[in-house]
Amino acid sequence: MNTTWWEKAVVYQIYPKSFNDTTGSGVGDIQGIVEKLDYLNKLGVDVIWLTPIYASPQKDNGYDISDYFSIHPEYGTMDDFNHLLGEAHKKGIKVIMDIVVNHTSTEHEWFKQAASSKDNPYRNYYIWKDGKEDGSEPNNWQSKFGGNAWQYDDKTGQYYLHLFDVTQADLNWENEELRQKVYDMMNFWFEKGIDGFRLDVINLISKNQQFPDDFVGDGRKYYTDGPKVHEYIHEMNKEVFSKYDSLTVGEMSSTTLEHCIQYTNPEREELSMTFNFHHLKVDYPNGEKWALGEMDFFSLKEILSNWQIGMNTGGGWNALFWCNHDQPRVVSRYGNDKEYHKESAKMLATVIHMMQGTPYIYQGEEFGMTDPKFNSIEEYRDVESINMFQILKQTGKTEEEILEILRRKSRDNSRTPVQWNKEANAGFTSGTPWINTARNYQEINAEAALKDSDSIFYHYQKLISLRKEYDIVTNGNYELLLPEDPQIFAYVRSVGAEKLIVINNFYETPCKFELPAHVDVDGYSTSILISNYSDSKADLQKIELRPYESIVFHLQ
Ligand code: TEU
Repeated sequence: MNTTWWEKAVVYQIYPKSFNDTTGSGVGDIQGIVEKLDYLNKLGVDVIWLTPIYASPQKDNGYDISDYFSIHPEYGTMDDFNHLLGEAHKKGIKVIMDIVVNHTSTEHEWFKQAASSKDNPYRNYYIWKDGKEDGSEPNNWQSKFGGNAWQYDDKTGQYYLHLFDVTQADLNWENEELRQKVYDMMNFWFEKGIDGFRLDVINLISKNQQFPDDFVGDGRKYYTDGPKVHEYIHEMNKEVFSKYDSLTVGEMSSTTLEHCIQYTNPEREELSMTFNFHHLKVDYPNGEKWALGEMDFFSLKEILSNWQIGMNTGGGWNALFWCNHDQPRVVSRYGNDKEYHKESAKMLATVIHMMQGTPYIYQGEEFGMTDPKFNSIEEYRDVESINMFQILKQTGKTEEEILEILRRKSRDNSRTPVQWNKEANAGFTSGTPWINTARNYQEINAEAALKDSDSIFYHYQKLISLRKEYDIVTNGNYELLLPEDPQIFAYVRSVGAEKLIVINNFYETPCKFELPAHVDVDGYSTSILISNYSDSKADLQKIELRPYESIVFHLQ
């Protein structure tokens, strides 16, 4: 099989604001990343992805870019960035940047120009519309952060579209000049030597040009995987990505398997791989994020399996992940962050890392960071959480009910400072951190994990090295076993006469695993590649799985 480098790579996501502060400002910085490169090398990751570090008013922590060509001063300078790039490359670590081109900050020069008059040459870089006859918004599309997605501009008497915060104005991709400016900017970063991009909400860039009202939803069907999205991404590939040996990962909001096959099948020349979020909505009751519900385990298995099989047959490529800066911590969410912290964190890691695709680890996940369980609204920083607090209040919920929702759903759950050690502020800063540190940092931290040979950290390290050592992890076929089992997530990867059998108990209750009769294991020699209990038995026929037990068998 002809493997490209990123098919065997593991990516580590850094949220610089919360990673490591070297100046005492309370905000992480680029030099803080340089300091931790040896740590990342020890873990064994191949690539780091930095969430946006460009100049930004930080209304959405950098996803509101005001200048694509400069570094946000709190993080350092362009020299610091060049230094990081050089140091990372010296240590064999590639660097991918996060690029946001669905929208810019309203502080971006393009927007300032565009908003200055209706006939400004930059007007058409954004999406401006007249109100309806009664002066109300052009349509009823909703912002992802709550409220209507249009903002009225007094000066020019029109509305502009913002699918996210009111300070994040959507760019007009119909405009060829804008598209060319974006490609030039992307080439600038590649010429500096970066190794790829994570493309923020890239499947939202093409809007239905009729801008119709949506009488049954929030408008997303008129811009998600929109009419010209594949055309634009293909053009981007021709103008930019095809010139470099790059990793490009598209963040796809509410997408479909069919579209993701198209985005990533190499013949179409679009992207290397995509993130989708369906497996992270199985605890949304009736699809509602801001409500509490239990995880639907059958859906979880079905979704992950459909994407494994579908992307493989369609010639696409998956990005594999549980955590990022927008999601609660997986060990608190689908695992057990109390009695079975270690066991469940390791089990969850195994489930994803033995699948086909490119795994992503989000900072702190590798030693089991948990949700911080904040007690008051004052502890929250995220614009979405603060908006939702107000919106949920208007629905009549009590403050305590809303706080419980935020404790489980807020994006700030993953944005607390990385817990490096048990010193003040978890060793993240000598100043006051921009967001509170989770209170459990004295027990859960990187230093403690490095000292404990049985830690979650070393489990991740081993999973990463198994991907390098066993090609079957990259290219094996996938089959889900026991789809009806209410607590076991088991699957087989196979290639020729070699198999991996991956067995996971997703719950605290012990249970029995029985190998389905059709899985042929006669005449194979069986060994255990990795497990989360030190004394798992290599007998596939009869397994009593302990709480959250996870075992990977290798058969050849
Ligand atoms: O997120 C896009 C996105 O749709 C979500 O994951 C978002 O966090 C969710 O809808 C809110 O409920 C990306 C970035 O990852 C996120 O941090 C940015 O805020 C957003 O785009 C806008 O740039």
